[in-house]
Amino acid sequence: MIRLYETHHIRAVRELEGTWDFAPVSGERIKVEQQHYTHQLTVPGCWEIHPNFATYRGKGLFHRKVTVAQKTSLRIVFKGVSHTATVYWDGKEIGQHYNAYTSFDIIVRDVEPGLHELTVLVDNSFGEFSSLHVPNDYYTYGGLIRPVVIEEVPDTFIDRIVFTPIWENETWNADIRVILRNISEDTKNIELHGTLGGQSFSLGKGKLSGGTISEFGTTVTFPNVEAWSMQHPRLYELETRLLINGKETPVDDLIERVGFRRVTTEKGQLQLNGENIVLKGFNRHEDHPMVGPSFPISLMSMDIDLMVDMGANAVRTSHYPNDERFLDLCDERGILVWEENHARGFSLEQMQNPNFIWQCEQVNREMVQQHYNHPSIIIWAVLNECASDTEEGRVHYKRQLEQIRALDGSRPLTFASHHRDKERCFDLADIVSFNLYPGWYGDEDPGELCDLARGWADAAGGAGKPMIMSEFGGDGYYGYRDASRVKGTEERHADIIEVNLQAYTSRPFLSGMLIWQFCDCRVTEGTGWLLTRAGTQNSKGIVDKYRRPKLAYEVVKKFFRGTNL
Ligand code: ADA
Repeated sequence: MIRLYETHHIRAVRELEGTWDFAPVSGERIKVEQQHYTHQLTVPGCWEIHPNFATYRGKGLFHRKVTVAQKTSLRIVFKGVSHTATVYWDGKEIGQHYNAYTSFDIIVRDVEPGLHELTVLVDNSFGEFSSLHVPNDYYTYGGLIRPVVIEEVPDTFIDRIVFTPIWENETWNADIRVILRNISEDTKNIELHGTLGGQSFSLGKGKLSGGTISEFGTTVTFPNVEAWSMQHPRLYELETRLLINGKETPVDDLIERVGFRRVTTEKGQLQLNGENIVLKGFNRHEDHPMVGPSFPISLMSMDIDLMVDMGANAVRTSHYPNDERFLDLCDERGILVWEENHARGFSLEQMQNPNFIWQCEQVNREMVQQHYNHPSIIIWAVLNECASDTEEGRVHYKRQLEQIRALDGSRPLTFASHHRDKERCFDLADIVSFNLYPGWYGDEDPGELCDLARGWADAAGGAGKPMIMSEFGGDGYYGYRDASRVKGTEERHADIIEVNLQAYTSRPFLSGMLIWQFCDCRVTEGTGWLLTRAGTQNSKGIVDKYRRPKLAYEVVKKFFRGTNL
């Protein structure tokens, strides 16, 4: 399934899901042609779910045949390849991409009808090249982990839409930008039309030179639309159509599902549509033992159902941009999303990797451009628990926050810090966020620690900014119940969650609390945490890896459902 709604009525699109040929490969010079494929693996999917590759880290070739019915240009969209892809069309290299959690596309012009070969060299190995995918407290799987889509595009087509709702004079308006791509050599006269909620409007006309990308658009007033909110997540389909050289029949279209809402941070609080809100929710890794990171829609929906059952209203996509279909579901269900770039726990030395700057820049740009129109996303974040306590680290935080702000001035920005009173970057963000683990890594009282944290933030440039407890929790091994309530038992886990939620739900200065974590997740083996990551997993989930509730489930429910935050 590509999305939760149809994105095109005119452009022909199809998902290349199913079984692909697969072979593990090694070495620098990989022979793509006449490769002997030894296995069949599913796409979307990861190789770890095959018994031969449960712990395989390295390279693999995926291959399938693609039938093209008529001469056309193709746009091949890879929604997520983990973590490095080199793509071949009929044996010839056509593109590369790094990072598992954002999509990329490749254009193949003037494809002849007939049978063609699509091959992808996938690499999930760690090494100097990869600054973001490193051995970590979650797992970097291998494979085409999200859908692959093939689109037949005309010479000039709609690349993407940038929809920004604006509340002005008690009326909803929207700034609508449409990015067009002309892949031919000729200049085209273009005309763009849009419809939303039964209203039709022009989105501009003009010339588009050959080989260029250009932006058209305008601001439109929508007097009759309803706002998107948590209680009534009203969505609208924004349909755009492209006409070329004065002809009446559109050559291309793109539909985005949008919502009208505004997010603000005023008087030390976070607001949705002008009303103070408190995020009650979870940090969630896209991870499940049966599918790795390649969730079918049913499992995504189940995760949301469980969170809603506990009374949550928010989720943090720790620590990377999520599958857009999960975001589609959040749009539909009125779940608020903190989406963050891909970076967890980097020391200054790791941030000095020569590839770190461009790899982050790329993820930030792709994340914001690709997920811009989701009303559920209300916060962008960068660099979880990195070296924001150093001057050199601060340079990276500043650069990345500025980059995101330039791409999207409509959402508040934050980063999750564990540096307590040593934090140096709170002045750069709109919201201050703390990862503290009272009751687990230390014995502090959560309420006292939270009050102290407010003071640290105020003293370090965060005064007057909303504050979120972005991570707290402890391990609880599913099924390990014991009257001693020692660390690791489900009882102790529930106790830790209880005292933390007790403290945070009674502190009106907080704008959010996000439990670490929703579900247990697999971690990289052998990173020196053998004892603290028993079973090679992070066991702080409120549900275990199979989504079986631990004792803490009812505690969360009591606080999230019971409080009128
Ligand atoms: C950090 C980190 C998480 C996880 C957590 C833990 O705060 O952001 O990814 O590793 O600690 O379980 O200790």
